[in-house]
Amino acid sequence: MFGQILRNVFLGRGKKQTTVSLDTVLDSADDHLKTFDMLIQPAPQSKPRTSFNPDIPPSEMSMMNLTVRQKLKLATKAVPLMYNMKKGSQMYDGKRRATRHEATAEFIADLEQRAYQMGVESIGYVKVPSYAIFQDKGLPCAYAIVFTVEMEKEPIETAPSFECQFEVVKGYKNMAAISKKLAQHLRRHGYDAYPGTALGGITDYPHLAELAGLGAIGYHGLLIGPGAGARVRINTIYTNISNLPTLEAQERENEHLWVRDFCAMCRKCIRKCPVEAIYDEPRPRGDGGMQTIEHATCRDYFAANFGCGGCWRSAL
Ligand code: B12
Ligand code: SF4
Repeated sequence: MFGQILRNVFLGRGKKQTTVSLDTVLDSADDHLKTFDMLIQPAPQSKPRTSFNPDIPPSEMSMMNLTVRQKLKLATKAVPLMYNMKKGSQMYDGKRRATRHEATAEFIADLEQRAYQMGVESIGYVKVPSYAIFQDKGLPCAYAIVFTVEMEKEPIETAPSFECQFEVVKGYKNMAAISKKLAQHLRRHGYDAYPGTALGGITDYPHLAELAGLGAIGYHGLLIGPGAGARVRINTIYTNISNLPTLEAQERENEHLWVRDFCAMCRKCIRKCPVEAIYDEPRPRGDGGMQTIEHATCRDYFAANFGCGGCWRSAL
């Protein structure tokens, strides 16, 4: 049973595998969007969420070859992760009607304090541009609270490894619990709030985090922030609060964009990637965004090597 969950949830479908793929699991988590009469639609140029299905047989997937001890260890984080993701997705019921749509500065300060107490590393706000909504998805609310959680340096330094993968799953578990709790808090105060899915998601998280001013996207495509660098995971809460302190509302610029110039000189992540999946420099995608990695090359190595993460190590 647990092997099945692991396979479905963390692996994707290999060539000969007959079980449902991670893409299917994540798409079904987005099915709740169908319960809404109206959703904010993606832009015509929006990209689909990239597939997690690798092109390697299940026998080569690292998660299929875990020891019993590793499986049990992973279960301590994977089970609460699945529980919180399910609870979070049930909050998308299409029936909610907000009674408030503006928040005081005190309310936002209190929200942030709660978030930091739960383990959030950084938090910011953005009006979601329609091109950041993945193709075939839709948004129940126009605004996003974007937050990061840090992953511990020691296990990440061992990437790719089981220890690193465990830390990744722990990060996902923390994010799923935090986004659900903060969304419940917002709802108790009359606002609309929908926790972003920890695994997967309906919007491009690094892009939203950059727009929220939490950091800048590096040459490896990952958000690099002033605290833990790229060693963070990102999640969102979609809300109807229309006066959030976005960078735009504060008439501020993202002060981290110098990172891009630094990346152009550094290129350590490009050299560190074991399969040369990171492009020499980001390639314009034709929609204002940039593509930084060869998805399929990264994904196959990722599936065979505990979700890799080697590109984090360039910045440690
Ligand atoms: C599918 C997926 C994957 C797939 C495909 C990757 C991809 N980018 O498509 C695979 C399995 C390969 C993968 C691998 C990894 N992933 Co991943 N992945 C996702 C997921 C679920 C969707 C991404 C997606 O489909 N994007 C759409 C495609 C078309 O966009 P893209 O062009 O590739 O995306 C980039 C551009 O838009 C670019 N960009 C946009 N504007 C600009 C402008 C400039 C100037 C530049 C330079 C770039 C840039 O930044 C985007 C993000 O990389 C996101 C979660 C989410 N909802 O965002 C996590 C996510 C991006 N992954 C994450 C991580 C950490 C990883 C791994 C390290 C694995 C791991 N163990 O955690 C590797 C790193 C690989 C890499 N260097 O990108 C984190 C990133 C955290 C961070 N610090 O930014 C996310 C946000 C998950 C999370 N909730 O934290 N991932
Ligand atoms: S996760 Fe691994 S394979 Fe993918 S880009 Fe980073 S270093 Fe390369």
